[in-house]
Amino acid sequence: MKDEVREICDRAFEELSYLKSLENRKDQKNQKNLQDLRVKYLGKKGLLTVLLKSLGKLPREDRPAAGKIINEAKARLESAIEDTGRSVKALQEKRVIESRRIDVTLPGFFIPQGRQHPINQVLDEVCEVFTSMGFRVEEGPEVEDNYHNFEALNIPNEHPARDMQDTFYVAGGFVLRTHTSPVQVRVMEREKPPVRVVAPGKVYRCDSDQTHTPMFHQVEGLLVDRNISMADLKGVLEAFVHSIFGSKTPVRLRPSYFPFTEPSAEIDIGCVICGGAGCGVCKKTGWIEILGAGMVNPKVFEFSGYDPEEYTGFAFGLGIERVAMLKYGIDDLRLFFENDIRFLEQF
Ligand code: FA5
Repeated sequence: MKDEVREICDRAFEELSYLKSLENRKDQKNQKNLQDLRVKYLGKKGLLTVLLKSLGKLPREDRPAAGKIINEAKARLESAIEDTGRSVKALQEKRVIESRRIDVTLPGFFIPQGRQHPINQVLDEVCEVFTSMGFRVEEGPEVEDNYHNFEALNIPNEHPARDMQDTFYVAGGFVLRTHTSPVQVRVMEREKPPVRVVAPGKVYRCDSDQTHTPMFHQVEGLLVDRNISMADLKGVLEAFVHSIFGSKTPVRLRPSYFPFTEPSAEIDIGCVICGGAGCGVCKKTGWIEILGAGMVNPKVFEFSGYDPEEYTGFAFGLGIERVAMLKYGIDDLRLFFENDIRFLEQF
Protein backbone atom coordinates (compact mmCIF):
# COMPACT_ATOMS: atom_id res chain seq x y z
CA MET A 1 0.00 0.00 0.00
CA LYS A 2 2.79 2.40 0.99
CA ASP A 3 4.58 1.74 -2.27
CA GLU A 4 1.41 2.17 -4.28
CA VAL A 5 0.73 5.54 -2.61
CA ARG A 6 4.32 6.72 -3.24
CA GLU A 7 4.09 5.67 -6.88
CA ILE A 8 0.80 7.56 -7.41
CA CYS A 9 2.20 10.65 -5.64
CA ASP A 10 5.42 10.62 -7.68
CA ARG A 11 3.39 10.52 -10.89
CA ALA A 12 1.12 13.32 -9.71
CA PHE A 13 4.07 15.57 -8.74
CA GLU A 14 5.81 14.80 -12.01
CA GLU A 15 2.72 15.90 -13.95
CA LEU A 16 2.42 18.98 -11.75
CA SER A 17 6.01 20.01 -12.35
CA TYR A 18 5.46 19.53 -16.08
CA LEU A 19 2.45 21.89 -15.89
CA LYS A 20 4.59 24.41 -13.97
CA SER A 21 7.21 24.29 -16.70
CA LEU A 22 4.50 25.41 -19.18
CA GLU A 23 3.86 28.62 -17.22
CA ASN A 24 6.44 30.57 -19.15
CA ARG A 25 4.92 29.59 -22.47
CA LYS A 26 1.90 31.81 -21.98
CA ASP A 27 -0.26 28.67 -21.93
CA GLN A 28 -3.69 30.00 -21.08
CA LYS A 29 -4.94 26.45 -20.56
CA ASN A 30 -2.79 25.87 -17.46
CA GLN A 31 -5.66 26.41 -15.02
CA LYS A 32 -7.77 23.89 -16.91
CA ASN A 33 -4.93 21.33 -16.91
CA LEU A 34 -4.56 21.79 -13.15
CA GLN A 35 -8.23 21.12 -12.67
CA ASP A 36 -7.95 17.94 -14.75
CA LEU A 37 -5.01 16.83 -12.61
CA ARG A 38 -6.97 17.43 -9.41
CA VAL A 39 -9.87 15.30 -10.74
CA LYS A 40 -7.51 12.56 -11.87
CA TYR A 41 -5.93 12.14 -8.41
CA LEU A 42 -8.25 13.71 -5.84
CA GLY A 43 -11.69 13.66 -7.50
CA LYS A 44 -14.52 11.26 -6.50
CA LYS A 45 -13.05 8.59 -8.73
CA GLY A 46 -9.47 9.91 -8.42
CA LEU A 47 -6.63 7.48 -7.88
CA LEU A 48 -5.95 8.45 -4.25
CA THR A 49 -9.67 8.58 -3.42
CA VAL A 50 -10.21 5.11 -4.86
CA LEU A 51 -7.24 3.88 -2.83
CA LEU A 52 -8.73 5.39 0.30
CA LYS A 53 -12.04 3.67 -0.40
CA SER A 54 -10.26 0.32 -0.77
CA LEU A 55 -8.89 0.46 2.80
CA GLY A 56 -11.68 -1.91 3.83
CA LYS A 57 -9.86 -4.70 2.04
CA LEU A 58 -6.87 -4.36 4.41
CA PRO A 59 -6.64 -6.14 7.74
CA ARG A 60 -8.32 -3.98 10.42
CA GLU A 61 -5.06 -3.26 12.35
CA ASP A 62 -3.31 -1.93 9.16
CA ARG A 63 -6.10 0.42 8.21
CA PRO A 64 -5.28 3.46 10.46
CA ALA A 65 -1.63 3.66 9.32
CA ALA A 66 -2.54 3.19 5.63
CA GLY A 67 -5.34 5.78 5.94
CA LYS A 68 -2.90 8.27 7.46
CA ILE A 69 -0.41 7.77 4.61
CA ILE A 70 -3.10 8.27 1.94
CA ASN A 71 -4.62 11.35 3.67
CA GLU A 72 -1.20 12.96 4.07
CA ALA A 73 -0.46 12.32 0.40
CA LYS A 74 -3.83 13.83 -0.58
CA ALA A 75 -3.19 16.93 1.57
CA ARG A 76 0.31 17.40 0.12
CA LEU A 77 -0.95 17.09 -3.45
CA GLU A 78 -3.91 19.39 -2.77
CA SER A 79 -1.68 22.15 -1.40
CA ALA A 80 0.87 21.74 -4.25
CA ILE A 81 -1.95 22.07 -6.83
CA GLU A 82 -3.25 25.16 -5.06
CA ASP A 83 0.22 26.76 -4.96
CA THR A 84 0.72 26.09 -8.65
CA GLY A 85 -2.75 27.48 -9.43
CA ARG A 86 -1.94 30.70 -7.55
CA SER A 87 1.34 31.22 -9.33
CA VAL A 88 -0.23 30.54 -12.77
CA LYS A 89 -2.96 33.12 -12.02
CA ALA A 90 -0.43 35.69 -10.79
CA LEU A 91 1.64 35.22 -13.94
CA GLN A 92 -1.39 35.69 -16.18
CA GLU A 93 -2.36 38.88 -14.36
CA LYS A 94 1.18 40.19 -14.68
CA ARG A 95 1.07 39.57 -18.44
CA VAL A 96 -2.25 41.43 -18.78
CA ILE A 97 -0.91 44.41 -16.83
CA GLU A 98 2.25 44.52 -18.91
CA SER A 99 0.35 44.32 -22.20
CA ARG A 100 -1.79 47.31 -21.16
CA ARG A 101 1.00 49.46 -19.80
CA ILE A 102 0.87 53.11 -20.98
CA ASP A 103 4.11 54.92 -21.65
CA VAL A 104 3.32 58.46 -20.54
CA THR A 105 6.60 59.73 -21.99
CA LEU A 106 5.55 58.93 -25.60
CA PRO A 107 4.76 62.00 -27.76
CA GLY A 108 0.98 62.70 -28.07
CA PHE A 109 -1.14 62.46 -31.21
CA PHE A 110 -1.65 65.67 -33.21
CA ILE A 111 -5.37 66.35 -33.64
CA PRO A 112 -5.89 69.06 -36.26
CA GLN A 113 -8.27 71.70 -35.01
CA GLY A 114 -10.95 73.17 -37.26
CA ARG A 115 -11.96 76.78 -37.00
CA GLN A 116 -14.67 79.07 -38.27
CA HIS A 117 -14.31 80.37 -41.83
CA PRO A 118 -13.01 83.99 -41.81
CA ILE A 119 -16.17 85.20 -43.58
CA ASN A 120 -18.35 83.68 -40.86
CA GLN A 121 -16.07 85.20 -38.20
CA VAL A 122 -16.59 88.67 -39.70
CA LEU A 123 -20.31 88.02 -40.20
CA ASP A 124 -20.69 87.16 -36.50
CA GLU A 125 -18.61 90.15 -35.45
CA VAL A 126 -20.68 92.54 -37.58
CA CYS A 127 -23.97 91.13 -36.23
CA GLU A 128 -22.68 91.46 -32.69
CA VAL A 129 -21.96 95.16 -33.19
CA PHE A 130 -25.54 95.73 -34.31
CA THR A 131 -27.17 93.51 -31.70
CA SER A 132 -25.26 95.46 -29.04
CA MET A 133 -27.08 98.55 -30.41
CA GLY A 134 -30.46 96.83 -29.97
CA PHE A 135 -30.94 95.29 -33.45
CA ARG A 136 -32.45 91.79 -33.69
CA VAL A 137 -31.20 89.17 -36.19
CA GLU A 138 -33.67 88.04 -38.90
CA GLU A 139 -33.32 85.63 -41.82
CA GLY A 140 -35.03 85.18 -45.18
CA PRO A 141 -35.03 82.69 -48.10
CA GLU A 142 -32.12 82.53 -50.55
CA VAL A 143 -34.45 81.44 -53.37
CA GLU A 144 -36.68 84.47 -53.46
CA ASP A 145 -39.71 85.46 -55.51
CA ASN A 146 -39.63 88.38 -57.95
CA TYR A 147 -42.04 90.34 -55.81
CA HIS A 148 -39.87 90.46 -52.66
CA ASN A 149 -36.52 90.75 -54.46
CA PHE A 150 -37.64 93.51 -56.86
CA GLU A 151 -41.23 94.75 -57.01
CA ALA A 152 -41.87 95.42 -53.32
CA LEU A 153 -38.55 97.26 -53.26
CA ASN A 154 -39.80 99.64 -55.94
CA ILE A 155 -37.97 97.88 -58.80
CA PRO A 156 -40.79 97.04 -61.27
CA ASN A 157 -40.32 94.80 -64.32
CA GLU A 158 -38.37 96.49 -67.11
CA HIS A 159 -37.07 99.03 -64.57
CA PRO A 160 -33.44 99.81 -65.53
CA ALA A 161 -32.44 99.27 -61.89
CA ARG A 162 -32.77 95.50 -62.46
CA ASP A 163 -29.62 95.75 -64.55
CA MET A 164 -27.74 97.04 -61.48
CA GLN A 165 -27.68 93.48 -60.13
CA ASP A 166 -27.02 90.69 -62.64
CA THR A 167 -29.59 88.13 -61.60
CA PHE A 168 -29.57 84.30 -61.55
CA TYR A 169 -33.13 83.34 -62.54
CA VAL A 170 -34.81 80.17 -61.25
CA ALA A 171 -37.81 78.55 -62.98
CA GLY A 172 -41.28 79.55 -61.79
CA GLY A 173 -40.77 83.28 -61.25
CA PHE A 174 -38.05 82.85 -58.63
CA VAL A 175 -34.53 84.24 -58.43
CA LEU A 176 -31.47 83.58 -56.27
CA ARG A 177 -31.80 86.71 -54.16
CA THR A 178 -29.47 89.42 -55.43
CA HIS A 179 -29.35 91.22 -52.08
CA THR A 180 -30.63 90.85 -48.51
CA SER A 181 -33.09 93.77 -48.96
CA PRO A 182 -36.11 91.43 -49.52
CA VAL A 183 -35.81 90.51 -45.83
CA GLN A 184 -36.78 94.15 -45.05
CA VAL A 185 -40.04 93.60 -46.90
CA ARG A 186 -40.75 90.27 -45.21
CA VAL A 187 -40.18 91.78 -41.76
CA MET A 188 -42.44 94.79 -42.50
CA GLU A 189 -45.18 92.48 -43.83
CA ARG A 190 -45.11 90.58 -40.53
CA GLU A 191 -44.54 93.28 -37.92
CA LYS A 192 -45.80 96.71 -37.05
CA PRO A 193 -43.27 99.47 -36.27
CA PRO A 194 -41.04 100.05 -34.42
CA VAL A 195 -38.66 97.54 -36.02
CA ARG A 196 -34.91 97.30 -35.62
CA VAL A 197 -33.43 94.27 -37.42
CA VAL A 198 -30.29 93.08 -39.18
CA ALA A 199 -30.47 90.26 -41.73
CA PRO A 200 -27.23 88.43 -42.53
CA GLY A 201 -27.03 85.93 -45.40
CA LYS A 202 -25.79 84.73 -48.78
CA VAL A 203 -26.69 86.59 -51.97
CA TYR A 204 -25.99 85.75 -55.61
CA ARG A 205 -25.04 87.75 -58.70
CA CYS A 206 -23.67 86.82 -62.09
CA ASP A 207 -20.42 88.63 -61.36
CA SER A 208 -16.79 87.55 -60.94
CA ASP A 209 -13.48 89.41 -60.69
CA GLN A 210 -10.92 90.43 -58.06
CA THR A 211 -13.49 92.25 -55.91
CA HIS A 212 -16.69 90.44 -56.97
CA THR A 213 -17.80 86.79 -56.58
CA PRO A 214 -21.03 85.10 -57.78
CA MET A 215 -21.96 84.28 -54.18
CA PHE A 216 -21.19 86.68 -51.37
CA HIS A 217 -22.63 87.75 -48.03
CA GLN A 218 -24.53 90.85 -47.06
CA VAL A 219 -25.91 92.18 -43.81
CA GLU A 220 -29.08 94.20 -44.23
CA GLY A 221 -30.17 96.69 -41.62
CA LEU A 222 -33.63 98.22 -41.13
CA LEU A 223 -34.82 100.63 -38.48
CA VAL A 224 -38.34 102.10 -38.62
CA ASP A 225 -40.01 104.30 -36.02
CA ARG A 226 -41.42 107.78 -35.64
CA ASN A 227 -39.02 110.69 -36.27
CA ILE A 228 -36.10 108.68 -37.63
CA SER A 229 -33.75 110.83 -39.68
CA MET A 230 -30.60 110.63 -41.79
CA ALA A 231 -28.68 111.74 -38.66
CA ASP A 232 -29.70 108.46 -36.94
CA LEU A 233 -28.46 106.52 -39.96
CA LYS A 234 -25.14 108.36 -39.89
CA GLY A 235 -24.73 107.85 -36.13
CA VAL A 236 -25.41 104.10 -36.29
CA LEU A 237 -23.11 103.51 -39.26
CA GLU A 238 -20.29 105.61 -37.78
CA ALA A 239 -20.51 103.61 -34.54
CA PHE A 240 -20.38 100.41 -36.61
CA VAL A 241 -17.32 101.51 -38.64
CA HIS A 242 -15.46 102.66 -35.53
CA SER A 243 -16.06 99.44 -33.69
CA ILE A 244 -14.91 97.26 -36.64
CA PHE A 245 -12.04 99.35 -38.06
CA GLY A 246 -11.01 101.52 -35.09
CA SER A 247 -12.30 104.76 -33.62
CA LYS A 248 -10.10 106.99 -35.79
CA THR A 249 -11.33 105.65 -39.14
CA PRO A 250 -12.91 108.51 -41.16
CA VAL A 251 -16.44 107.93 -42.54
CA ARG A 252 -18.24 109.85 -45.29
CA LEU A 253 -21.66 109.63 -46.91
CA ARG A 254 -21.67 110.07 -50.68
CA PRO A 255 -24.95 110.67 -52.56
CA SER A 256 -26.08 107.64 -54.52
CA TYR A 257 -29.19 105.97 -55.91
CA PHE A 258 -31.19 102.91 -54.84
CA PRO A 259 -34.85 102.55 -55.89
CA PHE A 260 -35.82 101.46 -52.36
CA THR A 261 -34.27 104.39 -50.48
CA GLU A 262 -34.70 108.14 -50.88
CA PRO A 263 -32.35 109.88 -50.33
CA SER A 264 -29.67 107.23 -50.84
CA ALA A 265 -26.00 107.22 -50.00
CA GLU A 266 -22.95 105.08 -50.29
CA ILE A 267 -20.74 104.96 -47.23
CA ASP A 268 -17.00 105.25 -47.71
CA ILE A 269 -14.32 104.78 -45.09
CA GLY A 270 -10.79 106.16 -45.17
CA CYS A 271 -8.65 103.48 -46.84
CA VAL A 272 -7.38 101.24 -44.03
CA ILE A 273 -4.61 99.88 -46.27
CA CYS A 274 -2.82 103.19 -47.06
CA GLY A 275 -4.30 105.36 -44.29
CA GLY A 276 -5.87 107.65 -46.91
CA ALA A 277 -2.67 108.42 -48.81
CA GLY A 278 -3.88 106.60 -51.95
CA CYS A 279 -3.03 103.06 -53.08
CA GLY A 280 -4.06 100.36 -55.56
CA VAL A 281 -6.88 99.08 -53.35
CA CYS A 282 -8.58 102.52 -53.02
CA LYS A 283 -7.69 103.37 -56.60
CA LYS A 284 -5.61 106.34 -55.36
CA THR A 285 -8.70 108.06 -53.89
CA GLY A 286 -7.94 107.39 -50.18
CA TRP A 287 -11.57 106.18 -49.73
CA ILE A 288 -13.25 102.77 -50.04
CA GLU A 289 -16.97 102.12 -50.37
CA ILE A 290 -18.26 99.53 -47.91
CA LEU A 291 -22.03 99.78 -48.03
CA GLY A 292 -25.18 101.26 -49.50
CA ALA A 293 -27.82 102.95 -47.37
CA GLY A 294 -30.61 105.53 -47.27
CA MET A 295 -33.99 106.54 -45.86
CA VAL A 296 -36.65 103.93 -46.70
CA ASN A 297 -38.54 105.07 -49.80
CA PRO A 298 -42.23 105.85 -48.90
CA LYS A 299 -43.23 103.60 -51.83
CA VAL A 300 -41.64 100.62 -50.07
CA PHE A 301 -43.62 101.47 -46.93
CA GLU A 302 -46.81 101.51 -48.99
CA PHE A 303 -46.06 98.03 -50.39
CA SER A 304 -45.69 96.74 -46.83
CA GLY A 305 -48.71 98.57 -45.39
CA TYR A 306 -46.77 101.10 -43.27
CA ASP A 307 -48.05 104.70 -43.20
CA PRO A 308 -45.24 106.89 -44.61
CA GLU A 309 -46.91 109.95 -43.04
CA GLU A 310 -46.45 108.45 -39.60
CA TYR A 311 -43.23 106.51 -39.87
CA THR A 312 -39.77 107.04 -41.29
CA GLY A 313 -36.83 104.69 -41.27
CA PHE A 314 -33.43 103.93 -42.64
CA ALA A 315 -31.95 100.85 -44.28
CA PHE A 316 -28.47 99.75 -45.21
CA GLY A 317 -26.78 96.79 -46.89
CA LEU A 318 -23.12 95.98 -46.51
CA GLY A 319 -20.90 93.44 -48.23
CA ILE A 320 -19.20 91.18 -45.68
CA GLU A 321 -16.40 90.08 -48.02
CA ARG A 322 -15.53 93.73 -48.60
CA VAL A 323 -15.30 94.30 -44.85
CA ALA A 324 -13.19 91.11 -44.42
CA MET A 325 -10.82 92.18 -47.21
CA LEU A 326 -10.20 95.52 -45.55
CA LYS A 327 -9.97 94.11 -42.05
CA TYR A 328 -7.36 91.52 -43.04
CA GLY A 329 -5.62 93.45 -45.85
CA ILE A 330 -6.54 90.92 -48.58
CA ASP A 331 -6.55 92.17 -52.16
CA ASP A 332 -8.37 89.31 -53.92
CA LEU A 333 -11.82 88.35 -52.70
CA ARG A 334 -11.76 84.98 -54.48
CA LEU A 335 -9.16 83.69 -51.97
CA PHE A 336 -11.96 83.35 -49.42
CA PHE A 337 -13.68 80.73 -51.55
CA GLU A 338 -10.79 78.59 -52.82
CA ASN A 339 -10.65 76.62 -49.54
CA ASP A 340 -6.85 76.61 -49.54
CA ILE A 341 -6.07 75.46 -46.01
CA ARG A 342 -2.81 77.49 -45.94
CA PHE A 343 -4.85 80.66 -46.48
CA LEU A 344 -7.69 79.78 -44.10
CA GLU A 345 -5.35 78.74 -41.26
CA GLN A 346 -4.14 82.31 -40.91
CA PHE A 347 -7.42 83.49 -39.38
C1 FA5 B 1 -27.30 96.57 -52.50
O1 FA5 B 1 -27.19 95.34 -52.65
C2 FA5 B 1 -28.38 97.17 -51.72
N1 FA5 B 1 -29.40 96.20 -51.47
C3 FA5 B 1 -27.82 97.74 -50.43
C4 FA5 B 1 -28.79 98.66 -49.75
C5 FA5 B 1 -29.59 98.15 -48.75
C6 FA5 B 1 -28.88 99.99 -50.08
C7 FA5 B 1 -30.49 98.97 -48.11
C8 FA5 B 1 -29.77 100.83 -49.45
C9 FA5 B 1 -30.57 100.31 -48.46
P1 FA5 B 1 -25.04 97.07 -53.72
O2 FA5 B 1 -25.35 96.39 -54.99
O3 FA5 B 1 -24.21 98.29 -53.80
O4 FA5 B 1 -26.32 97.40 -52.87
O5 FA5 B 1 -24.26 96.01 -52.76
C10 FA5 B 1 -23.96 96.31 -51.42
C11 FA5 B 1 -22.53 95.84 -51.09
O6 FA5 B 1 -22.38 94.48 -51.48
C12 FA5 B 1 -21.46 96.58 -51.87
O7 FA5 B 1 -21.09 97.75 -51.17
C13 FA5 B 1 -20.33 95.58 -51.89
O8 FA5 B 1 -19.60 95.67 -50.68
C14 FA5 B 1 -21.02 94.26 -51.90
N2 FA5 B 1 -21.03 93.61 -53.22
C15 FA5 B 1 -21.78 93.91 -54.31
N3 FA5 B 1 -21.54 93.03 -55.31
C16 FA5 B 1 -20.63 92.13 -54.84
C17 FA5 B 1 -20.00 90.96 -55.39
N4 FA5 B 1 -20.26 90.50 -56.60
N5 FA5 B 1 -19.08 90.31 -54.64
C18 FA5 B 1 -18.83 90.74 -53.38
N6 FA5 B 1 -19.40 91.81 -52.79
C19 FA5 B 1 -20.29 92.50 -53.52
